[in-house]
Amino acid sequence: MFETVTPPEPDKIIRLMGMFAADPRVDKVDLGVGVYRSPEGKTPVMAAVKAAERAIWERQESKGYVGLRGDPGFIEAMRRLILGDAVPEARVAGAGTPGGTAAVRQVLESVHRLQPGATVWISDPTWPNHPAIIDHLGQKRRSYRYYDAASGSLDREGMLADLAEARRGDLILLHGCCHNPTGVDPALADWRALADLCARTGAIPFVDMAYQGFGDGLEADAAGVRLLAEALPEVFVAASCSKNFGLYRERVGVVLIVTEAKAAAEGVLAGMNRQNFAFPPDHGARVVQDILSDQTLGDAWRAELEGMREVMAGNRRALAQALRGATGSDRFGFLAAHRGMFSLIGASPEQVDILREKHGIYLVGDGRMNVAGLTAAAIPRVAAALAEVLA
Ligand code: PLP
Ligand code: TYF
Repeated sequence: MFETVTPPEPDKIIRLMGMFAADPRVDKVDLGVGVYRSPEGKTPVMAAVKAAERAIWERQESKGYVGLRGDPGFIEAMRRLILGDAVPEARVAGAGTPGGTAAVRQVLESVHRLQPGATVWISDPTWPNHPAIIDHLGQKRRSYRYYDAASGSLDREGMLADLAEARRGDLILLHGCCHNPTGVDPALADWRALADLCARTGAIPFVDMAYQGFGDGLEADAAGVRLLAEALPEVFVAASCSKNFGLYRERVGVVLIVTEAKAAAEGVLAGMNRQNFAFPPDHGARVVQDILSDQTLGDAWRAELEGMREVMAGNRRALAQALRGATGSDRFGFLAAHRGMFSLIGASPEQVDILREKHGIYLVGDGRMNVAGLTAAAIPRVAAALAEVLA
């Protein structure tokens, strides 16, 4: 069956992981894949996660199936974490999924089945899996302007002008915070304008929340999605616990749908899970649920997450400052203004190749940098290389 098949293009971010692993240079710097790294360059298991896992190991007496939507306690904990008091529980349908990617997939596939004519609007640029999944499903998609490369900030007018063409029932895919790959988020006034636009056009927001807690803090990072949920009858959310709980390989995600038809929406989500993978993984979801429902574990998790956020913000400031010294200009000042793990550094694909081949500095081909991959030792070298190659 496979003799004549051309496999799909590999994911460029995953391919870069392989190239980095194969590079023998000891001073190589991984600023590619979106994984948090401590100042020591480690991606640790968070202390609250370890404690919750230990308790689960002691307590758990069965690995029997849970349910097609996973554990309702996990869904409720995630609803509170993301939506807070924005809407009552009776208006939020939910389902667990294997990671945030599957949450994105389940939302898109549900909408595709219910409204096959809907167009999905994605930011230019966005996470490559967004268009990949949309195309795989055979959905229509259009891009909206988002990033003003000249200023390193939001192209507010371009975004709203493009989205004004959205039709009733279209999905507008937004990053809840810490936009991947630009690091540029809408301000609260922009979220308000997006809510007004959705109310006017009948388009439905779909918020991909993969980095809550990595931007300005857990509550501040959820302000946009909460504003939409308060203002509109229907909002889709796909959330990931990969980054903020460090549970990457455990595959923990959730779909939340703000709707007046909770029972029907949950039926659709259960059916969608059944068709695609039946039961979502339980272990990581249980860890998250236990952390979020226990004061001591929750406090420890929030403190460690806050520390991770500060590391990334500190790396941004330190690199921006080192680049100020290396270039004698404020050309890279935007780095300190951006939020989360990523910024676009403004490098061409050829410059990305030079940074990798000559300097051992790994960025994604579009010039995306994961600032969490920086260390105190690497920052002067990265600044010097960027100043030289991007001169
Ligand atoms: N959405 C965005 C924008 C992401 O960057 C990611 C990656 O972390 C995800 C969703 C989902 O990741 P995962 O499937 O690992 O939870
Ligand atoms: O953008 C990133 O680096 C993360 C991790 O197919 C990731 O979101 C990368 C590629 C992929 C899934 C997750």
